[in-house]
This record gives sequence, C-alpha cells and structure tokens, in this order.
Amino acid sequence: MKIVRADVIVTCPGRNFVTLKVVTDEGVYGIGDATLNGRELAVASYLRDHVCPLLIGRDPGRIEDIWQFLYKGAYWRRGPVTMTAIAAVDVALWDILGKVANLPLYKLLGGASRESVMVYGHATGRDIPEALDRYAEHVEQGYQAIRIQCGVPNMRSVYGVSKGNGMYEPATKGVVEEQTWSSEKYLDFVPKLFEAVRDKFGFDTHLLHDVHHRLTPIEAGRLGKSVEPYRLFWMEDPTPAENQGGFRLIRQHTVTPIAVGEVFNSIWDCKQLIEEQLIDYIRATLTHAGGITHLKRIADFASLYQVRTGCHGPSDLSPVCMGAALHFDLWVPNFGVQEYMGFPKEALDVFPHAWTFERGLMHPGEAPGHGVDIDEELAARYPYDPAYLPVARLEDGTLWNW
Ligand code: CS2
Ligand code: MG
Repeated sequence: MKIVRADVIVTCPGRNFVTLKVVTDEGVYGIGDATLNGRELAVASYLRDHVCPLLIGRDPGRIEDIWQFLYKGAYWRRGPVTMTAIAAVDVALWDILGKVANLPLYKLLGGASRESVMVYGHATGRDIPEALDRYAEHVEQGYQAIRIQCGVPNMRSVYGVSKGNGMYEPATKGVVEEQTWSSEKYLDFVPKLFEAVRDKFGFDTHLLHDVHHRLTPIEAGRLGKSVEPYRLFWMEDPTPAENQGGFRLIRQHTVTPIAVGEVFNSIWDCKQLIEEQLIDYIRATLTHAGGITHLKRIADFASLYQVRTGCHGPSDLSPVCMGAALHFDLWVPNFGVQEYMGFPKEALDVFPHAWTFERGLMHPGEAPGHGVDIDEELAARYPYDPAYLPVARLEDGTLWNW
C-alpha cells in the first residue's frame, strides 16, 4: 500500500478547522486534525508546502518511521506548528491502519482499560448565580465532572465565560480582543465561587477550574491553599509553564491537584513537571502534541510518576481530534478525565462521527479507525474566516498572560 495523495482541507463550520486527508493507492484514506486556534493557516501551509509532497509514495503502515522522519527530518524540532502538522499525519495514518485491520483504534492500542470515558463539561456564568444555573444543568445531564468559570466583580472581562447563551468560543473574528485582568480581584473572589458550588451541590461531582496561566507561582500557591476546603479535582494552568521549576513553589503551599499541558507540544515540555511530580494531570492532546505516537510516549512516561491524563478537548479542536482522543482515553491505563465542550451543529454535520455521549460518559464507537469522517462537499460551503485569540492586559495596561 502506498500514499498517493495528501490534501489539506480548511473549513469554518461555526469555527475554523484544518483537516489532513491521506489517501492510499488502494482507496483507503485517513484523516487527522491540524487545527491551531488563531494560527490555522500556518499549519495548513506547513503541511501543504513542506510535508504532503514528502508523504507521496511512502508506506502508510510505517507510522513510527514517518513520525521520526517528520520530527528529525525537519531539523527545526518541536513547536506548536510543527507538532500539530506531525500530529495530523500521525492520526491519519493510525486511522488508515484501523481501516485496513478493520479494527477500532483503541483495539490497535491495546484494548479498552475501562467501559467508557469520563468527560467534563463547561459551566460558565457572568456571575455566581448564572454559573450555578449552568452547573445545575450539567448535573442534570449526568456529568460526573464539571469545570466552572465565572465573571469576577469589577473586572470588565474574564476568561472562559460564554458571550450570551451560545457555546464558549475564545477566538474573535478578524480582531484581537483586549481583555483586562486583575489577579487581586480574581484571588479575592474565586474561593467564594467554589464555596457556593459545594454549598449547593455538595461533593458528589468533580469540580474543575482553569486559571489559564494568569497567576505567578506564589499567587498560585495562595489560590491552591485557599480552595483546599472545596476539594477541586484540579486547578488548571495556575501559572505559565515555561519555567517548570516554578511549580515547586506551588507544591510547597498546597495539595490542590494541578493540571498543565494543553499548550505543550512534546514530551520535553512536560518532562520536569512529571518526573518531579509537580503536576497531577497532563493536559497534552493528540492534535498539538504529535499525535497518537507521541502522546502514548507522554502518557507512559507520566504513568511512572502516577500522573494521569486529562486531554485538552475544547470546541476549537476538531471532532476528528475528539474522536481519536476517545480511543486513546479508552485505552490509556493512567486515564484521568477528558475535556468535552461539544461542537456547533454545523461542525458535527461536516464531521460525521461514531462516538456516543451518555450522562457524562463517552465511547468512541466500534467503527474501524477513529470513526470520524469529513464531508468535503459540505466543508467547502464554509470558507476560512480569520479569527484571533484575545490578549490580556493588567489594569495598568501591562500585557499579561491570556
Ligand atoms: C481552555 C481552552 O479548554 C481549556 O482548558 O484553556 O479553551 C483554550 O483557552 C483554547 O483552547 C484556546 O484556543
Ligand atoms: Mg485550559
């Protein structure tokens, strides 16, 4: 079997997605997600102009060799664009392998380690009452794990809160939104949010929260300590993780579990955090961390240190990533939780899928490969629509971490 075509499909059914389709001489094809929110065309070009021509004629079954060829052959190793492009190729090749073997991807990885995958949804509100209403809806739908984000009094904008009643989408079409941030106002407020959740709903659901890189390490230590009575499942991205050693300071002050890694793109980004047990969950996901081949390595390394997976799964990664991630989640022995924000209807129409959702639990299905397809004709009706992630500024105007 040989690769005869590799096409990049950019579409915007509700939001921009980049998909790689790899076609073999026997007509079997596989698809992979190559979406990098706010920088989509960089990955599309990296694939179209530099990678796809190198795939033609290769054996799609040599997944590991092609991964090594694209990683070492780039010379300029790692980075979100490179690793997202490699991930798209990798996931497409695993999809082809599953179709050729007539097996769902999770069986190729080693079979199911559990009956289903626990996912967490997003409850957001402009204030505590509204956030509690959304939390109640998720409890009603049977979610066992729920992330809560809320507006902060006297702060004009805040991370993670839906505008209106639609789904939360951070990117804004055609413009970079400038948001304001105050760590002091946030730190004074957010324990009240968790207290309200636990007072109203008790401790039966896993409570998650995303700090989204906003604090310094000592502030993160203060936050973790202040919320220990509310027993969070995790506080996510408490501080930017370029300085992995900075997390030692957080660990000195709190036992609140920590999740990091959605912006990581290789095992090297998380090595120190994992081997020093500075985190409890690794958030790296298939699309941005080199695909199945690399994320398996990260998960196996993490398992040596009792660090569990918590794959990133926002609506700005495509249904292809979601489908493949559920196979990974069903197999991975040190599974923690999977993020699932859902998708706009038009996106689910463009990407038919085999996964199921039932009362907070998901299953990838039994279709050969990862079970997600792309309707290219429908995709063509949604042209790319440039959109950008916001930036955050402190109240004095200093550019901060969004
Ligand atoms: C967030 C993401 O889901 C999360 O944990 O951090 O929504 C993140 O803000 C977006 O993926 C950025 O595109
Ligand atoms: Mg996050």
